[in-house]
Amino acid sequence: MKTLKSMRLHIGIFGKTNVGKSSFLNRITNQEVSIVSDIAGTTTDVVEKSMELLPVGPVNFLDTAGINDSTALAEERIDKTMKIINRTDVAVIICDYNGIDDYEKDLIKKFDELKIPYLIVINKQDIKEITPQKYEEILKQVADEKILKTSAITDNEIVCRFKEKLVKLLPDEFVNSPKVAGDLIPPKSTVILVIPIDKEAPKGRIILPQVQTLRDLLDSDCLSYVVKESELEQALENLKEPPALVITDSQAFKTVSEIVPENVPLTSFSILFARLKGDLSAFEEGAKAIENLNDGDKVLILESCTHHAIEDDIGRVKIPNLLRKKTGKELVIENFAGHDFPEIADYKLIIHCGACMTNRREILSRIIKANEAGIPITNYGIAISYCLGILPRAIKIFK
Ligand SMILES: Nc1nc2c(ncn2[C@@H]2O[C@H](COP(=O)(O)OP(=O)(O)OP(=O)(O)O)[C@@H](O)[C@H]2O)c(=O)[nH]1
Ligand code: SF4
Ligand SMILES: [Mg+2]
Repeated sequence: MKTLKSMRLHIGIFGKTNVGKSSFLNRITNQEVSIVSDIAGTTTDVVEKSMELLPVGPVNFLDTAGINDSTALAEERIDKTMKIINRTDVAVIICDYNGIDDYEKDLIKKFDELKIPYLIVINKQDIKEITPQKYEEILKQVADEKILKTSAITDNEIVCRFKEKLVKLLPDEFVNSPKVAGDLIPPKSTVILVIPIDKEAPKGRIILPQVQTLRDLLDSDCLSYVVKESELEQALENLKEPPALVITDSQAFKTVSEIVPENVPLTSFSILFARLKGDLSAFEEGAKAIENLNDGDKVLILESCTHHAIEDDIGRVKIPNLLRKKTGKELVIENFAGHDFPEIADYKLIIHCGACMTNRREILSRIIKANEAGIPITNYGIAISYCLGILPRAIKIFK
């Protein structure tokens, strides 16, 4: 709730009176935010509701007053909603089994002009299904993937189905936050980066997530101090004041956490990237399922790309070993790689890769699909931290 309203994604809900705009909002937020009634024109002023729509992020819904007067001129009709349109990042146009007419078409035209992404929700499908002819009429305006047929009253999967469609429409700058760590601390802060140079470190270079973090801190006017864990104590002594943040490779977390005073925020590169390429809260929640794994339970290691498995491969060797050690159970651990989404019903847990070769949008879609199927999902960085017992301290700075 600390996110400023201006930083939230504004989702405007539009449509004629009585089509179920307020009912839709209430179902998505799972609250009686807006008054619902069968009297047309129930919502007279815009109703706003801020919430955390996981894993999408902080959003602000705008439930608008429906317009009934189909005789009014197009400009007049649009004028009434224009104030809300101007605040809308993503629009939801709701209609019912009667489909769309000039009113919705004018809205679509306006959204296209203003480059506002939108979704058409065909509501009240429990009362009457929209006819193929009327559906065709909508298809002339928008692609199939932007249409959601539902019932705000009886569709139990409405929230997941809406989020799945929404993630595909979200503006890029909202989905792919450009910040790795620079938003966690004020500009000019001192940050220590701990990069172990062991036999796993690539010869003569520093791996991409570490380089990206360093670049991000430079962009944020921070002062970065890069050391191995063996020089960390001396680095802390050299500083006049404690650093604002210490970021370490998760393999060295235990050693580093013993050196860094408890009052200095500490996290790992993999946690920063779990946030950048996924959703920390969803992954943290998913990791809790590790505790409940039993003999014979199936765990899916889901990777976004097919890469050559190396000897000590993280998804095939390291994480399976950590999981077995942590749980002490005989787990059945399977791997799946690629952009397709596999059948997941049999699994008790999904552990997603760090997603360095894909974007956050794909990972958010996968989180939603897993949620829909009721399967916990976490990722490499969070699962490793959880197994090593370092998760609570590593995510404290994000709380
Ligand atoms: N059966 C059924 N009834 C619905 C559905 N959605 C909404 N309703 C009913 O339709 C009526 C109007 O719903 P509202 O949510 O108030 O509609 P609105 O679009 O917000 O209406 P205004 O605020 O007047 O513009 C209410 O009686 C709802 O219970 C649905 O999917 N199925
Ligand atoms: S972490 Fe990167 S390289 Fe590894 S499977 Fe995922 S996308 Fe591919
Ligand atoms: Mg209403």
